[in-house]
Amino acid sequence: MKLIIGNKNYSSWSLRAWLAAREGGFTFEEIRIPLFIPGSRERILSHSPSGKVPCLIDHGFTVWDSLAIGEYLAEKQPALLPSDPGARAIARAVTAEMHAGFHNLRSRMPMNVRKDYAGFGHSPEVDADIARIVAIWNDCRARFGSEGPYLFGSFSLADAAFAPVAFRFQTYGVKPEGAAGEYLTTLLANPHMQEWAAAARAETESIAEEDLYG
Ligand SMILES: N[C@@H](CCC(=O)N[C@@H](CS)C(=O)NCC(=O)O)C(=O)O
Repeated sequence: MKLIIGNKNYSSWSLRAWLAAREGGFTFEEIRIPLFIPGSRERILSHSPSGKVPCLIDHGFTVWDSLAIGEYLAEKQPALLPSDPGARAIARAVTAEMHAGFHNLRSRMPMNVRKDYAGFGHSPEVDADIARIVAIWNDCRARFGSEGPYLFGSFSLADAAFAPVAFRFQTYGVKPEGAAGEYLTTLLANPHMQEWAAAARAETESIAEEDLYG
C-alpha cells in the first residue's frame, strides 16, 4: 500500500487517512508531496485523479478522498468502526458532518501544527462550530465511549475525522471542559498523533496563505 499525503503541518485531510491507516495496523509506504509549490500539482495528479491528497494506492488500485479511504480501510480492518450497528451509524454521521461542514472553523483556524495562535481565529460563527464539535464529543463519549478513551471506546474513523480539530484546538488555544476536554487530551497524546506532530514540526516548507496570524 502507498498513501500519498501533503505537508504534515498543514494537510488535515492527509492526517485523517494516515491516522486511520496507522491505527488500523496497516503497513504502507508514505509519499509526501509538499503542497502549493512548483510541480506539486503535477506530482499529485500522477497518483490521484482528483488532484488532491490523500490518495491510497493498494496493489495498483487507487482510492481518493479521505472519507472513501477510511471506509476502504475499515472494510479490511473492521475494528476501525464500532461493531454495534447503531454506534456505527452515528460514527459515520459525525464523520460525515465533519467531512462536509465546519467551514468557518476550517477557514479561520486552519490546521497548523507547529504554530501557537492561542486566542486567534474566533468569530461568532467559528465559536458556533466549536460548540457543535464539543457537543458531538460530549455526546459520543457519554453514549458510546464506556469501553475506552475514544469517541466510541476504541479508536475509530470518527476519531481520525476529528484528529485535525485536536491540532487546531491546540494551536488556537481552544480548551473544552469536561469529557470533551479529556477526549482532546487523549487524541493529542495518541502516539501516532505525536509522531505526526513531530514530523510536522520538522518540515521546512511554509504555505503563507495558511499562516494566517503571523
Ligand atoms: N474531500 C477531500 C479533500 C482533499 C483536499 O482538499 N486536499 C488538499 C490538501 S489538505 C489538497 O490536496 N490540496 C491540493 C490542491 O488543491 O492542489 C478529502 O477528504 O480527501
